Amino acid sequence: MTSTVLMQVVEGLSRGTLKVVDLTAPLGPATPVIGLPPMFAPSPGLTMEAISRYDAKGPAWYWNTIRLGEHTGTHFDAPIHWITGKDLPDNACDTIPVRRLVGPACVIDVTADVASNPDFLLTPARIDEWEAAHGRIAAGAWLLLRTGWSKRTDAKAFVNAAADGPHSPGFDPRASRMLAHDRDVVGVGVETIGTDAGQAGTFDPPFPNHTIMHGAGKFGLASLCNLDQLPPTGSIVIAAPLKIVGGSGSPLRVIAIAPA
Ligand code: 23J
Ligand code: MN
Repeated sequence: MTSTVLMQVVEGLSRGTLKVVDLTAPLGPATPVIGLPPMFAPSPGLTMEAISRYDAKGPAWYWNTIRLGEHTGTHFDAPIHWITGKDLPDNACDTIPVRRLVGPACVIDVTADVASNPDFLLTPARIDEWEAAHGRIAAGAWLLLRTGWSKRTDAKAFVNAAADGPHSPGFDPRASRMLAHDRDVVGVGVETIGTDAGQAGTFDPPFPNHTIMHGAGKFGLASLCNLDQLPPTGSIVIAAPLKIVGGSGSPLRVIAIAPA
């Protein structure tokens, strides 16, 4: 059996009416990691060490050993990451059905708001406004929050830490509840270091987006880039974490197929 729709995708890509967009940031030793308050264990950034490089340790081959926290750089958050999702079925990197890793994207652009307020939070009213223009967010869609934050290529500006902790945009808890429960998104993706706002450790509950999304079996994508290359609707996101046994998350390559 031939699938017309898949052949149309192949044709669209080769004719240039469709494009593949890389939503992934480079992953290296300079990739910033989340800074939690000092009473909590820190997540190590990436370190890389050559096993061999066409030398005595391996004359014809080059390869490295890497060590990193699961939640480093562009990465996936599985429901088991949070205590609210710890007993859900199929909640870890190796057990999530692959069907859930491919879905349509809804991109909400709040770049202008974030430019004047780094602590900007997406509200239900703002989602209503977006839906009035673009239609209802479909069940199973990725909600991608376009903030422009990925343009902060300097690690210090990306983390944006002050004496009272980091300052970066995120979700009002009421927006997280609306997206998880009323819209049934597959998850949310952000350009920032985590799916909660920088100040979310002080919110009620702390880290509400993690609490709400993972408690509802939803996923997270952090440190995305190139969201400005996606239309508000009409693109498809493929976000497949490594199949880490019992893994809470994983660095991954996030790819979108979008109209060119
Ligand atoms: C642990 C605690 C708080 C947060 C996070 C992890 C993340 O953002 C993450 O990468 O999942 S806010
Ligand atoms: Mn994470």
